[in-house]
Amino acid sequence: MPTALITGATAGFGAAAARAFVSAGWQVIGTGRRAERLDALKAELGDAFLPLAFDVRDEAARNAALDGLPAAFAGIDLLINNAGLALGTEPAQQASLANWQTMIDTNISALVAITHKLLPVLIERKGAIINLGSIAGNYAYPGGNVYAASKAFVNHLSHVLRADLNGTGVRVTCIEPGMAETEFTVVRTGGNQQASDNLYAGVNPITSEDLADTMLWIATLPPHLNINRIEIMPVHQSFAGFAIHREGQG
Ligand code: NDP
Ligand code: 8X3
Repeated sequence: MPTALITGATAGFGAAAARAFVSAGWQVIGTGRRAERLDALKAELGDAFLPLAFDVRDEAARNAALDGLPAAFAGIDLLINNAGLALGTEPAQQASLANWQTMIDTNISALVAITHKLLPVLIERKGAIINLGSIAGNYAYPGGNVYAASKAFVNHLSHVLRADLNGTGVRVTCIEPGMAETEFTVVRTGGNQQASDNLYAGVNPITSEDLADTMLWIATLPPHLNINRIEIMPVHQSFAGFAIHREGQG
């Protein structure tokens, strides 16, 4: 039975992916800080699901959890680097440095550390990595600042990993979604459910299940195929132009 480790399985894409992969016959190790949510998934999914509660930014907890995997789950075939967050929508000049640091620590440093730790087993098993980048890493928008830059890092890390892993059989994909209704905007706005509801109203956004289906499709392609990157948006989300500031007009 193939085994996937999914970071951030307590909500959104990660929780949906845990359900989709277990339904498809995989074993899943699901991580996140909210242990009670992982326990609920365990109750729902049974022995095929291993809950592993830790903060991805906590080096000691992270290493203890990953070093202590039971033998039945230690042969990881797929790493889904999904845990991540945005904090704030303010312009850079008004943003909180602490928020920036949290996003860098979570979206970049922790992802890099987990990837580095699991590369040996992924190479041994000719496995795969799916990273959650974002359209925010490809297109600039006001208020994106460090969140968007952290996702640009993830998008490009995926390609340079491909370059280094060529010949190992390890596949690497970056999924770069647009607007998806999860807990993402509630977290980004400091717990403002109304702001989240307003953002997605009438948009028919991507769902967590849409993303989970995409992950499963990528993971189950024939082993000679690699999806390098896939950018997915709701039909109702598209592009605007460049903003232009004219001198003398405020
Ligand atoms: P959610 O907020 O619904 O889920 C985020 C997950 O990340 C949770 O399981 C959360 O677990 C986990 N997480 C966050 N911080 C930590 C931490 N310090 N330690 C451990 N786990 C952590 O968001 P999404 O499902 O939408 O987001 C998943 C990924 O997709 C993110 O990387 C996000 O940037 C990306 N993405 C999202 C888009 C969207 O519009 N929703 C679009 C493009 C990309 P817990 O809080 O329990 O620790
Ligand atoms: C999340 C997508 O457009 O809200 O990564 O930044 S967006």
